[in-house]
Amino acid sequence: MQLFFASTSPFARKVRIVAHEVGLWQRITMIETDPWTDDRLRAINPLAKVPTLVRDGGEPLYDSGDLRLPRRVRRSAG
Ligand SMILES: N[C@@H](CCC(=O)N[C@@H](CS)C(=O)NCC(=O)O)C(=O)O
Repeated sequence: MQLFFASTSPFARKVRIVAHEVGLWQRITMIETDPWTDDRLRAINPLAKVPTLVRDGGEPLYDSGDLRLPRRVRRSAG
């Protein structure tokens, strides 16, 4: 999995903490980005916001307030 994040984003920070707490930190490739200029991010998330998680199958997940995120992330990790 890949997590597009910005170090200044509190939303991305929250998700990074969750990833650490649920033991997925090592399985996620962290990609630091500028959401206002990164065309790769815009291609996978039309809102072009961080955090954006790309699951191993390629499905993007975004919106840190999605309460299903920890469960969905764990499921995608198998
Ligand atoms: N509701 C979103 C908000 C995410 C958000 O606003 N992220 C900001 C950085 S803190 C961003 O990516 N801004 C870029 C933009 O608005 O184009 C969440 O909880 O993930």
